[in-house]
Amino acid sequence: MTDKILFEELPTASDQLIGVLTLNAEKSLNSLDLEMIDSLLAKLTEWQSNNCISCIFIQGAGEKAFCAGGDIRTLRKAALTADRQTVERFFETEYRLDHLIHTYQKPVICWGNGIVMGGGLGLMFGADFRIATDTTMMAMPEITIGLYPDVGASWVLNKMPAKIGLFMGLTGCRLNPADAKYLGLANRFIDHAYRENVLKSLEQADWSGNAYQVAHDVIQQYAENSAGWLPYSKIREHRDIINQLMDHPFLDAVLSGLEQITVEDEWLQKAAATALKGSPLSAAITFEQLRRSRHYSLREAFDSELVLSVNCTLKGDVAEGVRALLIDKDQNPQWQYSALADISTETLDSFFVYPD
Ligand code: QUE
Repeated sequence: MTDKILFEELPTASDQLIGVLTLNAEKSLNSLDLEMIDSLLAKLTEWQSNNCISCIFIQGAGEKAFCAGGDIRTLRKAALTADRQTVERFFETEYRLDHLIHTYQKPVICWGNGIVMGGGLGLMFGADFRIATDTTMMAMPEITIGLYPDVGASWVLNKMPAKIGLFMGLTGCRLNPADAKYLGLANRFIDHAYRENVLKSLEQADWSGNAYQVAHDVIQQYAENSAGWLPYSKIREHRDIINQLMDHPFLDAVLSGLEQITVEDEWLQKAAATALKGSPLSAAITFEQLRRSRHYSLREAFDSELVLSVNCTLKGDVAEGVRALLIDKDQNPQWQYSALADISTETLDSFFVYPD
């Protein structure tokens, strides 16, 4: 166990307990390393079979982020030393944790305050109560680091209407709380200032009845008090354009469309620029994975992502993407393939097969 994850068992008025998990690595925006993932998985497994625990509450320390993603610095080091075991262990355990949250037998509340990206969304996707706050900023920005939307995104993004999931994956676009609610990534909006009161109300509740009903009633009360303030959803505003841009059988046409955007909207232009600056290999993998996984079960989605993520890290663009973004910060990645046309079908297909 590590103090990068804080565990609390809050006593309730009805002698049941609330299990509180706090990601406690504020300096790295609570991004998840293997040690943190291991201890989250162990605690959630223990709490699932502990009859005293009636509800789980997951949050991030500090005001800035719930969780900015995975420990990509360590993944880069593992890639540079061809340390396959570390790479496999990281993704295997992370996806097992995400899957456990999806299938958890008790209500899970996820407090998605501030930055919620990549692996942070992976924790949130499966929670029953996915709270967006006034500072929530969600994104799947993996294309920037040579990865692709993983952590169950193959399953989640494919369920979005109008190919918005593909747009999210290719552009890493930033979602505000209204976008998050519009897309169902969040299902409640609560002002962050209410966080402590929500926890207090959970402690004071009577948990002798149905736990989902009790959690629902507490959350609902704060959601109603917060309902007054929500920004405009950029996704909703641009839904038709997004659909037009994404609705092509080949990725080339999608990217050409993004190159030619004439709409004068900063958000849309930034999204397009991110897609065009991102790894072409990641774009190709994102497009192909969303096509292949369209009818996958949640289990199949995670299994296929494990293959892809290990390959992207060991032989894809991850090491270079992380270098350019977080290590040298030159924002000038030299991708293995500078254009889609340079990626053969054989090369792309090889990323979907487990390495020998
Ligand atoms: C894509 C990602 C991540 C990212 C940026 C991307 C990611 C991640 C971080 C991150 C940010 C700040 C930190 C840190 C990590 O950024 O997964 O340690 O201090 O963890 O474009 O997938």
